[in-house]
Amino acid sequence: MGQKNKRVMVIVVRFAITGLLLFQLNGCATVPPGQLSEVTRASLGEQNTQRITLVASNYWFRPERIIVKVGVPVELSVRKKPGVIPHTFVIHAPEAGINVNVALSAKPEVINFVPQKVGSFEFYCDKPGLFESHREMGMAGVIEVTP
Ligand SMILES: [Cu+2]
Repeated sequence: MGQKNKRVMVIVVRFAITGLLLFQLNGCATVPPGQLSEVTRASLGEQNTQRITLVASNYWFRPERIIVKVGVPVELSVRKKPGVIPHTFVIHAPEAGINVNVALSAKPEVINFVPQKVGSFEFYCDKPGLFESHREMGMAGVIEVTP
């Protein structure tokens, strides 16, 4: 192999490695369905209240996973980004003392409850959507109640 060809080969290999690295980085940035991207532990406010702020939009909730302590009051503030598509916030976990179903707007909705059972409980938007429900499109997350 001539000196010139060798140099070309080196450049090609470098490009390939860079491309591979970029691809892998992108792969990490994109969250496959069913995996949670953002986790937030509730912060303890005055009067021993666990405070959490959630934002919804088309078609996600941030954070997607919230961690709270069992038996400690939770104050959840949920709003949606401005837009015409309606969204809701639902947690149906009566076994844990959590039963929420609110329509969301740009003005934060404040939801209070005391989680009564350790476990993972899903929250989601219950709007049906055109082909898939909002829940299926990614408007779902988990509230994790820890001991
Ligand atoms: Cu929705």
